[in-house]
Amino acid sequence: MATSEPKAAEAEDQQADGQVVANPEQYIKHPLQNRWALWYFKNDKSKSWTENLRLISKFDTVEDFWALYNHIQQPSKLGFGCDYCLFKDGIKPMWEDERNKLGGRWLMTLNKQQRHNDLDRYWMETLLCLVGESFDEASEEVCGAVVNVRPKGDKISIWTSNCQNREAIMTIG
Ligand code: MGP
Repeated sequence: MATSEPKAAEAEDQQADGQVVANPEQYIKHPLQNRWALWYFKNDKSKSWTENLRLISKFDTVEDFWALYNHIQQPSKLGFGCDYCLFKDGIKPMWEDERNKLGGRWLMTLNKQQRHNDLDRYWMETLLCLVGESFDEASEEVCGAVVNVRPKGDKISIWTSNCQNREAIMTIG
């Protein structure tokens, strides 16, 4: 029996001369506006704060973002004292960085129950706001985001680059 199902996007197209041309949609990754770096912090008391901070990986496409996101533990599975930081490439996730030191942060504090109910979803939504440049022009002001897993309650923050830039900061908030 014939069906009228639409055909899925073809991986290859056959031209009139018989040549087969690959469909770019099938192999070109979708670029993000910025390259991002994901960092991991593990609280080892024998080391300094800076030594405990590790770069995991960088990405600049939608596909590489999801590959990394799906490969790592969700924040709710991390041990106490651990952090993830997602920052624009070139900005270190520390107060001392030139792009952070005149800035500030929007901070969301979560209660203990929210670790199981909300933390992972809020963090994923924060990541999508960053890589998707969701704040229009104010996205320029964004340096990165941090999730802190703490016994007293977890935190998610968005770090911005200039605390004087009120309009952009309010848009981001
Ligand atoms: P924290 O990890 O941001 O918060 O800072 P936590 O653990 O919830 O503690 P609280 O102080 O907010 O209650 C903990 C400590 O890590 C700070 O007091 C600093 O000693 C160190 N630290 C954190 N940050 C983000 C930095 C940083 O950017 N630079 C340096 N040098 N130390 C930092």
